[in-house]
Amino acid sequence: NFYRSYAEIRRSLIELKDRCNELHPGTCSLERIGRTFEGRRLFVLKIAKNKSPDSSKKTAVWLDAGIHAREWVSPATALYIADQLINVGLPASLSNANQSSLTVTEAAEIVERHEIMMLILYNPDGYEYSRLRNRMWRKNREVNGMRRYCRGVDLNRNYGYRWGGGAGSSGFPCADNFRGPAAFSAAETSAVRRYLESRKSRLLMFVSLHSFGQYLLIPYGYQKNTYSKTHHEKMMYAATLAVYKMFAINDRFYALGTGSDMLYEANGGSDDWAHGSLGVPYSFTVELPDEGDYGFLLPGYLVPSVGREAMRGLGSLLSSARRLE
Ligand code: 0X9
Ligand code: ZN
Repeated sequence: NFYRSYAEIRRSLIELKDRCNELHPGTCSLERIGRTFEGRRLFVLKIAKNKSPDSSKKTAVWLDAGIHAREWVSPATALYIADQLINVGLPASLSNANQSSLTVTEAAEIVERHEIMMLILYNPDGYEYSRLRNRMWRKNREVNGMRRYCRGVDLNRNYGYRWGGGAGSSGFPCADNFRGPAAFSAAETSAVRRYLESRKSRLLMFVSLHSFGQYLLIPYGYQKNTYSKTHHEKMMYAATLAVYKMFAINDRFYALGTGSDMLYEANGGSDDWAHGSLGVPYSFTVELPDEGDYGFLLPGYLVPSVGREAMRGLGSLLSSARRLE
């Protein structure tokens, strides 16, 4: 069973955290960063093997998954990555790993060089609603004022960079891309904002996992032909290399470019905010498989193969970012 419930994911996170600290005491923690509208806890799994490395260098990585309820492969992939980082990356030291398989090297190198913060299930209210009531639910489950029959805010339209400014988000509570009454109005996004703002000076990379379509997207998503002034070429370079490395795993190709150029203009997205407001140098949104055959209904048995290529992609993005900074 590759698609787990909120309760099962929470269990897995506790097990992973305990396993991690068995292997390397004090390396992992499970932080409660806030609660959802319906009161579920939001957990960030933190893996930090090398305490306070060179503080002049940014080494922290943020990864979130499951911001959109129906994109089930996203949290499943994030959990696969967390499992690999801990069960494969931690036991192998970097020198052992070098003689071993590619995936072992990848995982070992990531935990060796980076502090990793993972919000594996961003939108558990929506996720449970998608599992139990309406498979195609996208937003969170908050009640929108008077519009009691149209619940939910699209959390990826609720971020503060160019919030509500132009195309791709709606002011109508019944819309699937409803941006909410104000930037960071949602309990979930405001918890993440608080968490990231106090850690922004350490953040090298921001990654958000979605599905579907097989895209590796960079800022800016709010408007076409709009690019990072400082890191456009660097992000394009890192993404290009990562896409080829990922193709080598399962022959699946990810198209790359900005969210607006590749898909559509949409303001209030997390990737734009991470780069444009927080100043995280490398910011990516990943649209995991497939290209539309199954769409959101990707069969669970494909999760490990998606996990392997996502792991490879993350490793490649990080190694590029390290070299480019
Ligand atoms: O529309 C989205 O939020 C993302 N696609 S999805 O089909 N998973 O909903 C793409 C977001 C790209 N980034 C920005 N527009 N900022
Ligand atoms: Zn999405």
